[in-house]
Amino acid sequence: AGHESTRRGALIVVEGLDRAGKSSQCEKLRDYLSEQGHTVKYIRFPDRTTPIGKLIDSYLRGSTDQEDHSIHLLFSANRWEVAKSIQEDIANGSTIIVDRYSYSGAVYSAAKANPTLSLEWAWQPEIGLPRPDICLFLNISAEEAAKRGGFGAERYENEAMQSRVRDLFRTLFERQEDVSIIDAGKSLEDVSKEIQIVVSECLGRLDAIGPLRTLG
Ligand code: ADP
Ligand code: 2DT
Ligand code: MG
Repeated sequence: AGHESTRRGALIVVEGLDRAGKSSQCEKLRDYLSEQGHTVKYIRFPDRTTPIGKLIDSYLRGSTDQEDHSIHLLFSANRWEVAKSIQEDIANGSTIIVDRYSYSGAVYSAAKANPTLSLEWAWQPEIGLPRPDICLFLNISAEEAAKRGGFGAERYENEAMQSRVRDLFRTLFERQEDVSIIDAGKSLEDVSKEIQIVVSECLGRLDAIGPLRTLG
């Protein structure tokens, strides 16, 4: 007794446009999985608390400007700085729910239409990061999102940017495996139920998936 190896946790990513309901659903999923007896952590990107995160925060608030490629690499670095701790937590049995990840990273930067910042270029620094076991894309129309409140004051919170981001998410997710597209226009409860089903199915497949993989 006492020699069984710990069952690893899952890496669950929640993605989507502004006001798709990511943060609300991450919290609901955390509570649901905790009640089921899982050890759960909820993290978000950008993590604005680290030194790199503070630069990102200042950029998003519009207090500082940054060159497009440069800020892109800082967003990626903000994931790399916790990559090892994610791997360790998962190996030790924690399930991690992540509010935005590499997909937002690639898509928001590529949406700037900078001629030397393609979606392909933007994806490269993500290669080798922990790969989600499942990515839930909360899909919402511009009209439904607008009903949930106006745009905030941060960079990227405008109609032109959001519509390019929506198109690029679609392009990116056509090429990705392990993505589940969720209709996020339904009620909080209905969206939450659908997420619970997809996540439970993913947890059931963890043994078959094997160790945590890396993004390619
Ligand atoms: P995100 O993190 O994707 O920007 P939030 O979870 O912060 O989205 O939700 C944005 C706003 O929309 C909040 O006011 C939230 O209460 C509301 N909201 C979230 N999900 C729903 C839903 N399914 N139906 C109606 N309103 C929602
Ligand atoms: P929120 O903190 O409200 O989620 O907004 N973004 C995010 C990027 O441009 N690159 C990234 O790698 C990530 C994770 C999306 C954060 C804003 O930052 C954008 C919206
Ligand atoms: Mg949020």
